[in-house]
Amino acid sequence: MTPAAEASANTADFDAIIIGAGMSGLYQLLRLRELGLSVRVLEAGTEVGGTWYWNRYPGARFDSESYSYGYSFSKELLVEWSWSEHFSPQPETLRYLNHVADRFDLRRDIEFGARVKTAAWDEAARRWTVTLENGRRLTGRFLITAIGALSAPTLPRIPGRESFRGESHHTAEWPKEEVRFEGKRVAVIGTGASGVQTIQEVAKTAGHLTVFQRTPNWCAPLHNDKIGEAEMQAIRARYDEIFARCAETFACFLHTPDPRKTFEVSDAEREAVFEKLYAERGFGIWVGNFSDILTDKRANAAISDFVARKIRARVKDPAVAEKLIPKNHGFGTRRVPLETRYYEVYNQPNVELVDLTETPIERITETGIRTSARDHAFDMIIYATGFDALTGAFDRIDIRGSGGRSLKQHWSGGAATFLGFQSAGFPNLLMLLGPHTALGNIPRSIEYCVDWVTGLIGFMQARGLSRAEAPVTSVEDWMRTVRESSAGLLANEVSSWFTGVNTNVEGKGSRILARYSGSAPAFRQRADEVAAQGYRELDLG
Ligand code: NA7
Repeated sequence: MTPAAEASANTADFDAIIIGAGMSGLYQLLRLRELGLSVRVLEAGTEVGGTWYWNRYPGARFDSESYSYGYSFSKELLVEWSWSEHFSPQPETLRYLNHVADRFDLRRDIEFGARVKTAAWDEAARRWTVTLENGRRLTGRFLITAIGALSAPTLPRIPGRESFRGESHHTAEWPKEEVRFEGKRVAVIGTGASGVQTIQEVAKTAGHLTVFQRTPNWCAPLHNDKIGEAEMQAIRARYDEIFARCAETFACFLHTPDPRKTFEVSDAEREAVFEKLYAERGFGIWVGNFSDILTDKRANAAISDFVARKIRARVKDPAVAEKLIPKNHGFGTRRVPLETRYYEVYNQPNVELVDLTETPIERITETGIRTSARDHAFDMIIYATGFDALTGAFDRIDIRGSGGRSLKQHWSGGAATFLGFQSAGFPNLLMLLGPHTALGNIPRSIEYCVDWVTGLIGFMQARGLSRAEAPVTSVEDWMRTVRESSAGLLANEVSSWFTGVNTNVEGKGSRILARYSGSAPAFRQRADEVAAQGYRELDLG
């Protein structure tokens, strides 16, 4: 056979190729099957689960209430599944997603260990050609990315990292085999949501734990608890109400802002509201607080001062407490890690906090970490150093649209999308949780986005259309909305993945308009309008 004939004989063809078998990919597969499409899901891991497959670090769990996080599309699934905790631990969530895959017989269309290397649009054939790392090729009319918004882990750019001779793990690439900490000298670098969950768990058994903190975050109590069978029955009976509430709140959480402003109430009342929120489960203190805490500096200072007082009360050594209190950003302007006795960890004799603003890391050595002050010896280094968020997973695939245009290059100054679903110049590339989609309580957004994409494909199928592309004008229009909806947010003035900053990635050192920060209901209203008007803001052909 000629090389070309051989390539085509080895190429499997589908109506749709989905990249990723996490929460988005699984549900998208199910919905496209309902349309009668031939679908292949390509999954880099060896199991379903996505985020919950990769992030198996100790202490990993939801920060959204379990019963607001699961899929809502199937009454039967809701009836048969029991959550054992208000905030499900990772092993249970992974079991849940495996259960979903089995229950809906999804595995037969999923190829595991299939990491996508390239994807190229062929205008003449109106198809995407996808190449896997193992060299196999597949083609599909539609290419649907279900690759997650926080799925490209990044390691710190610290000299000598490769030279360390002990164990080292990134939280998002945690081994499947059990990792034990007893008697070990363990380092954790990073104090974001993953770092906080890891630290509070590792501190329980490690011989000695050293936390390397560059920027402290404002953390608030999770207040997790077990769910008994009777309570689960009561939750089941309320599912309609729970999902209806998620559908109307700003970010699809069960919590919604107090309509009052911080200084509309007396000092005593304000303190009482803060106390109540601090004592309640979940993200209420962040997204269910007074309506102006994320936009008004004085209001933000009030809640920041309240949480700072809590930290001082919980950490015995006043010098350590001060190090744990953020000084360069206010409460809620970065993702608030939810914690369980996190601050008390620093009262333990086996735990030490190293403030990298005072003594920066100079290098990683064969035996540990060298700061400007001294050498620390370790058996294990845990990198809780986060992700190349929002666009990183896209950048790691060589995606080429019309005329060979590279998506990575196209987005090099910041991504530009139409509702997060499409980017101009990339026909039939449909993104689930693409940049500038509403995120929030992510599964709620996933279900909406999958249904929207399914609606578009169904619409095209019914009319014999085979090509969809967002024109530049539609992208510009949506980006204007994204810009307007982010105006006035204090978070804009702070570096974090919210503003597209990751100092470990070349070219991602400065703040950009990285995400849509308007409300989820407004996002859905806009996307529903597009569908109701026959997708005329897309070029269909
Ligand atoms: P985050 O929130 O991005 O946190 C990463 C942490 O790692 C953060 O504390 C960083 O400090 C720290 N970091 C990163 N690079 C370095 C270097 N080079 N040196 C020292 N410290 C470093 O990631 P997570 O995984 O915790 O959470 C991501 C999201 O996943 C979370 O918001 C949830 O939605 C789920 P920095 O703050 O940059 O100074």
